[in-house]
Amino acid sequence: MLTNNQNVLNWVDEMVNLCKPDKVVWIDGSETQLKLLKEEAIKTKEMIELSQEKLPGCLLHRTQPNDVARVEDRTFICSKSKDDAGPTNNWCDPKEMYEKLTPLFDGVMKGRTMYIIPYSMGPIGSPMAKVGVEITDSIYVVLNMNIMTRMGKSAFENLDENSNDFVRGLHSKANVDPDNRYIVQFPEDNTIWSINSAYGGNVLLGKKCFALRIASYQGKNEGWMAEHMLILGIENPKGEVKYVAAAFPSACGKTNLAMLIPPEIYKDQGYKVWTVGDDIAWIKPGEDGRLYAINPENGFFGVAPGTSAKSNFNALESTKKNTIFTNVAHDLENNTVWWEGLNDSPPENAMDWTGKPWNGKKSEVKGAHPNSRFTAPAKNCPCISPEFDNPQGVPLSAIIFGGRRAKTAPLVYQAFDWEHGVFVGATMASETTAAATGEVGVVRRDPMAMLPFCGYHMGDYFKHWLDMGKKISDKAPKIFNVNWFRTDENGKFIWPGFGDNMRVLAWILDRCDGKACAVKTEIGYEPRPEDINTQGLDLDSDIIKDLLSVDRDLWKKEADEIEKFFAQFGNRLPEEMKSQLKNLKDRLS
Ligand code: GTP
Ligand code: SPV
Ligand code: MN
Repeated sequence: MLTNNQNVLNWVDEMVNLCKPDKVVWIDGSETQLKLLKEEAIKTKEMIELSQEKLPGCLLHRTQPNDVARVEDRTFICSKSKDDAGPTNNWCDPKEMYEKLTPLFDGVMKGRTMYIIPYSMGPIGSPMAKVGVEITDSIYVVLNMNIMTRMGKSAFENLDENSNDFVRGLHSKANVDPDNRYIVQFPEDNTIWSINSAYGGNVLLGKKCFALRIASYQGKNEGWMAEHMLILGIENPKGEVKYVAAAFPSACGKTNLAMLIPPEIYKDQGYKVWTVGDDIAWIKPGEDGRLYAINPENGFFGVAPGTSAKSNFNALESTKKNTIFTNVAHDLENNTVWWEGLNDSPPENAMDWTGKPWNGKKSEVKGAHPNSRFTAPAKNCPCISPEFDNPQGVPLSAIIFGGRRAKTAPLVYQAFDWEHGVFVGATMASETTAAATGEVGVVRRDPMAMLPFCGYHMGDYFKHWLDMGKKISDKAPKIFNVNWFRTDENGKFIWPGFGDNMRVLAWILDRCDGKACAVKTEIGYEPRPEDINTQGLDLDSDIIKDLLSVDRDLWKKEADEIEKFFAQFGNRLPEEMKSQLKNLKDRLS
């Protein structure tokens, strides 16, 4: 036992009685313990040890083919009142849900070991950090939580002896039965129950379940925000660093933007980019009235396909040691890993992500699953921010929203003010990706990239954003929208993206400084084509003009779609959002 906190001990007792494991192991986070667990996972073939010469400390894991992504249709917010979960979440009465899941958990760990993982979301000792305890029967989960969180005995330093302020996470892979898979949040009980999955966001309970779904609910009650946002610092040639946070839906470029390498023309001048976080931000007003953000995580659970030395050097570097790869191809010759987009020489003697023999030169099927991932320690990242562990967080100058839109959304625009910015975030839409099961490539509304992650009524969530803006008033970060994914008539991306997104960030920061020019359009302030630095890019100014164009007819349709989307929130939709929609329509007509 690693704590005297009676609330923790009582809950663990209860869960032991429910799950009936053969053995109970408290995870203290020590090297010795982790080493033994790794060895055991390798012995049982749960994990494959990769070449310790080429990839020291790295492991490969394959999940069941039916268990490769978040399952939004099996994810529930169980608040007492259905209305508090709102129309965008699956809901079930908590009592009913506990009654349904209790028999599934009853005796589920017979013949297995139960691991009890204390962890901190946020730097230990940070006033913004919070404690969780995850109970699981999966070593894969323990080893991933070790990378993704501050895990072990020290996490309890943040929990007073009598405190009840910790999130209770219960997970069992059970027999990975998709028909009995449930990812359930009980926000009013600080509790998460997850069963019958062994994949990422479904089972690393500190991540989406706690740090977004439960934390968004806590934030609403406690006056802060939990957001699906990367955090990055941009250092100018004078050595001043400005921080921005950006919300893009899953697999829409957060990790990439967070680790961006500036193009030569910026590097030569002395610009640098520092990564604070790539997926989640906890944001709170500081004493000076500005918004401060911490990254509650300690590692990256990044999309592997498309990650290369060219597209994201820093992410790739982060995966060179002490990393867990999930559902990528296994290069048998080198005992290393491979995925689509890593390079142009797929291995011939390999196994695909399902464990079948695979010849990358000949095979028609993909070697890695499109949602295959790496779990890499943040400390491995060559551009990790010196402020990564700062318990106070970093002050935000700008907040950016974005998504995948083949048409409609221009490359970048700035909201008129905070309230309009909340409207821009609330009406975000994006084409769906492989990060969740379901159809890929259909446009769906995804407010603030939080549709799958908001732990309460989305209308109240908009209200919370508006309230936060009132608290910080003139110190509020400026709000922007970006779209790297506009396509031409052949379906090809027009904007080069990746490192060149720095050119857009530069305009954004200049706007925050009151330096850059902009024109007022129907949807917000936009740069003129000449305000985006295209030096060294092979793009003529017509293309930039096109990327920035606002198609009125498309936007009129967009406004109608927004109206339909808003209708479901009924009287919980803040008046401000209605008037913002009316203003947009007026500007377009
Ligand atoms: P989650 O971890 O699921 O939340 O994803 P994410 O938002 O961190 O997305 P990530 O950065 O992993 O990028 C997902 C996919 O988008 C990858 O295939 C990238 O190669 C691609 N991508 C990222 N940035 C850009 C860009 O600027 N332009 C284009 N065309 N593709 C991009
Ligand atoms: C996402 O889907 O937004 C992810 C991956 O970051 S997961 O942890 O599976 O949610
Ligand atoms: Mn994510």
